[in-house]
Amino acid sequence: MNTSHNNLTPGHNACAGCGQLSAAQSVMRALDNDTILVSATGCLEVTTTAHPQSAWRLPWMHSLFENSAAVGSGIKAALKNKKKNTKVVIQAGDGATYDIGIGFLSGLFERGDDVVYICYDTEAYSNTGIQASGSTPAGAKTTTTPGGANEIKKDMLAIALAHGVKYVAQSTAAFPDDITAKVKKALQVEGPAYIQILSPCIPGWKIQTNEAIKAARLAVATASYPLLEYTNGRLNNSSIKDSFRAQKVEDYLQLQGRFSHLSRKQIANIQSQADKNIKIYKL
Ligand SMILES: Cc1ncc(C[n+]2csc(CCOP(=O)(O)OP(=O)(O)O)c2C)c(N)n1
Repeated sequence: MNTSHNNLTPGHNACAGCGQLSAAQSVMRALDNDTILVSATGCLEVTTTAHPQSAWRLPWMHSLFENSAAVGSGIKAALKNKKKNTKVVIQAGDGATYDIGIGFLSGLFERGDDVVYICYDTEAYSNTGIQASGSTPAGAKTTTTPGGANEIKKDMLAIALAHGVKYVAQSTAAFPDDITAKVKKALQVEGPAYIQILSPCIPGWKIQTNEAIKAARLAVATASYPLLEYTNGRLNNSSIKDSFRAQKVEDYLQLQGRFSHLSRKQIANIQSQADKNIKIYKL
């Protein structure tokens, strides 16, 4: 199988420095050409498929915003019927995953369909102008939370694990090899696998075009968004080990304009959430 070429070519029109496109390149490096991709509506789809051009070198199907999981399941069922082992990889943003497509995703998990589901987590509905999603972290300014979001970020990993999904993982755009390795493992699993990747959004996070990777690295260094891997329901890989010394969360928040309004008390609350992460995800 040919994995040497670039399955997502540079000819797309995402923002310069987009974290999601960089993460998607790392996902693509794990795939050979016996793969069908399904993309929900969102930035990845819009920026890579402006008619009559396409940046994809693999068969690629656009679903509705909400039903990428059902479309992926349908393709897999048809392939099974034809006795083909072609892999199906679904890609969707956090709005499509955490909110609008969550019912379809739950159905996919429940049926145990053999597909890999990737959520590119920009922590907002980026494509339509940065509205808050179920993934937006507390305190973050979006166009629908101009004073900062109140809610706690929904725990999608726990939701996937509660469905008995055998491979559940988390990464960030700053760790390309980690992403590629996780996608390869997910493809080995029989049944559904869920991977979410923190993908800094230049306009949404109000960062400079050269800061997406820095932000995604700080997310891990501050224990805000650790690298995690659960196999058969057990945490078997984590960036939080005995030797881990967390950087203070303020370093991560300060970089991003979406957090520029926070008070000392709010920063302390966000720090305590990161401290909790260190306890929960320590291996
Ligand atoms: C049912 C439905 N509701 C709303 C929209 C409008 N819409 C298109 S893309 C988008 C935002 C996508 O956000 P997300 O899934 O987080 O992906 P991102 O753009 O952040 O990568 C929205 C709201 C739509 N196409 N269909």
